Amino acid sequence: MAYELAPLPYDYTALEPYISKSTLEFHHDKHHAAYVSKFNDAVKGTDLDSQSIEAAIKALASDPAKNGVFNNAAQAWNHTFYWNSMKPGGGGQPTGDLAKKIEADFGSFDQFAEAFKTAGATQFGSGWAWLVLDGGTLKVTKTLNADNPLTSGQVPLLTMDVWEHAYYLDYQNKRPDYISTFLSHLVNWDFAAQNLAAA
Ligand code: MN3
Repeated sequence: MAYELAPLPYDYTALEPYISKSTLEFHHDKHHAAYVSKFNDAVKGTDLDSQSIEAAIKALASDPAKNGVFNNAAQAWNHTFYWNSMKPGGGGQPTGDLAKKIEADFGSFDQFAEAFKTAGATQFGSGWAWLVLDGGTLKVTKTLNADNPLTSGQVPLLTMDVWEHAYYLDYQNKRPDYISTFLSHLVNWDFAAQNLAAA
């Protein structure tokens, strides 16, 4: 049973002017679609074909010989999580339980934001910045290339893609500008709050 490429949860123009239609077309329809298609080709006819993609990611992570398949599986999952981590009219600060938990675990929202910006800006090369729940505590982490927190027992609440393809058409080399914009205008705190409530 092939893993399906989920459609974007909003229109291709919905994140403008912060992320362009062109970026979303390339990023979703070319990059994300290619990861999904390569993952499906690699697991077709194997035991992994009938498992959830989360189970496949965890199984593949422990087998160095399957690193190529892991990369495509994790990137297929990471991108769907990333699309949901943004929304039109997003940005600003969370409310409710998530806001209280951020204050308790980071000291303040600003300290969280600083940690998240630093994680994204200092991820050398390609990767991801995350807000995760780790043993009951919120943490900011960063991962290289396709790696994701599912393989270390953490619960992902939110992610930001910092591969160049995520921002280059709109921000060129200015990754810090993309990161600030993500927090000011794009981040979907409702999604993070749902993930926290379900954890
Ligand atoms: Mn990407």
